[in-house]
Amino acid sequence: MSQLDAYYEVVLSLVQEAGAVIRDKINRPKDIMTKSCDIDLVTESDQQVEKLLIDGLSSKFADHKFIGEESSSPGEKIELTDAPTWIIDPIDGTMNFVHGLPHTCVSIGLLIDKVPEIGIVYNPILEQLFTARRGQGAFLNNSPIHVSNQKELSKALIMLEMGTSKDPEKMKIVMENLHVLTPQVHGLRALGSAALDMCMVALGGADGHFEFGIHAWDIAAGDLIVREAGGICIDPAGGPLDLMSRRVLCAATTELAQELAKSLIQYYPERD
Ligand code: 2AM
Ligand code: CA
Ligand code: CA
Ligand code: CA
Repeated sequence: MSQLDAYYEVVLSLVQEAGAVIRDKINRPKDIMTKSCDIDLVTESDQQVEKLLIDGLSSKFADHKFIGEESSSPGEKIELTDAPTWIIDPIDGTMNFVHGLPHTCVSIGLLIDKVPEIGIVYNPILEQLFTARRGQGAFLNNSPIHVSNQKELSKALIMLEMGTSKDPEKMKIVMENLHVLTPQVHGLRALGSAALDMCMVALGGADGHFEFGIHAWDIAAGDLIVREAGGICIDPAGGPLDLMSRRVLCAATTELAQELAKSLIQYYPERD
């Protein structure tokens, strides 16, 4: 068994445990706390799941590093090094989790030398396990998945998110992009989880996704899953994707990615 096989086996079993916590708690009363504003929520379960994953991985792999949403302080400078680093969003779609909307997931990616090697996104409510390892394809519940072959924006279904910020400038950009894109596409969808949006593109159920303001933990797993499913992940202005830039665009094809990039009103959030 290779070292990466061992990492994969351990993380997969921890992700199942994390999923069981989310499944158990989603329909129970929760302690809900706020972070940057009154729609930026966190629950005990977000913290519990992140601890479960970090404790479980660090006990097996003492030299690995972690970047996790709930263990990062707001505004903290997040540094990605060449060390094996697990990038963790314990619950992506916290707002959905709080309301009991079954579209929420654990998202975890492993980067070594800054190269994504493992990506796992698990929705334990709908039992959807998306997995990818570099060079080995992408899977939903162990069956191979592939992006659509859509090249035209006018026929595309695009996933986007409203985000959880009440910053007026950010809200204005969201509204402007809705205004600009609605007449140009087949449809726009916002389901409340950036990681699952990317998996929907990987699955071929949607053709593209973009978001401004996301963090590395929202997209580290989804990036590998989309690319291993044959899709494209780039910066929303058209250059290479930078996981730390707080910007992402993914699409089924290069043609669609470029067309979507050209149509978007760009926004450059402050970097971490
Ligand atoms: P979360 O549930 O882990 O907080 C909801 O709009 C989606 O955007 C979720 O995936 C949510 O992740 C993510 N998100 C959270 N904060 C955000 C922000 N400031 N900007 C953009 N997306 C954000
Ligand atoms: Ca959050
Ligand atoms: Ca998230
Ligand atoms: Ca989260």
